Amino acid sequence: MSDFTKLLLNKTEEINQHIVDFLPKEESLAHTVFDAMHYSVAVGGKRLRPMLVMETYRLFGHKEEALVWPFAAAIEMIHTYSLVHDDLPAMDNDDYRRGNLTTHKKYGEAMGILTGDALLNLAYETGLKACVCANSHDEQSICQARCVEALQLLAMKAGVFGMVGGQAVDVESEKQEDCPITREKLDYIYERKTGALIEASMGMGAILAGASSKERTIVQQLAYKIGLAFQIQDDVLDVIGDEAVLGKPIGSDDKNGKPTYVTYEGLEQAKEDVRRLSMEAIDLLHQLPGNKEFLEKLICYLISRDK
Ligand code: GRG
Repeated sequence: MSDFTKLLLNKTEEINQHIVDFLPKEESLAHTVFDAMHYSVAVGGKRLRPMLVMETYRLFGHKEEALVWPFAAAIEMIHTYSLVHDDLPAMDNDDYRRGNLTTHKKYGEAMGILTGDALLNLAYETGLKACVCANSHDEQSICQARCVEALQLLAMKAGVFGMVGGQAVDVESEKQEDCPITREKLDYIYERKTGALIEASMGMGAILAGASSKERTIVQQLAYKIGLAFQIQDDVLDVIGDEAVLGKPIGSDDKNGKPTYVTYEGLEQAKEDVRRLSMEAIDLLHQLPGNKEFLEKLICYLISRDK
């Protein structure tokens, strides 16, 4: 195992611990939805988004990580809710996610919907608590302003101007068999459905670290490229991935007659574009301060990821 892989595993484990700490333990009558929330979050995942929150924050050299963890946990809760809802019968109707039964397959459809709703709300509850705690901090007003701004970005990128908007266009396009997704629409969907949460992750890290507006613009451009490369790689893996490694069936886009980046550009061009976008992201990363070694390796890992 390479040093990078060991570090990645350690960091993923650290993130897992923190996320679990923010999940409520409840033995009340509502215990099934609490169980389902734990199940949905605990069944694995690369934890890319919380990792991007933390690593972007760390770039700027700050040490007050206790302030940032709630936001790292919140973005994974939102990501998990989106997967739980995306797997529902009304959406993709998938039985397996990350190699395990999807939440609605294990707990029933109504509980699947409620689990997603609960995770989405808990994300904002978690972020808001951090904003309130920041009140008692020495530099309270600066700190609180950053927390509020980070939460605003999260809400915007997760909502109708971001992920939900992208998903809505995607769902609607699938139903219009006579009017397949155009390339322009595909870009719109990718920027929002996948890119928005990645931009929120890195953006929140930069905001909480007090990055300058010039640095934040670079972070935004860099996150945009990572988001696009990440989604194109997802399309590539849907063609050439290994089902056992991915933990879900491959070829689903083709089977559903759904055009993807690979449909428009072909497999080889898609792979090349993942590589080019990732290199451009690394160039932008080098315009930022701090130790960039881990983030650079993480971007390279994402190009060659097999799950
Ligand atoms: C239901 C509002 C709503 C939105 C759903 C996230 C999403 C939008 C749909 C899931 C399907 C999909 C292919 C989304 C694109 C983003 C993506 C590649 C998600 C998978 O993220 P990973 O690979 O998953 O980070 P893990 O399992 O590692 O957490």
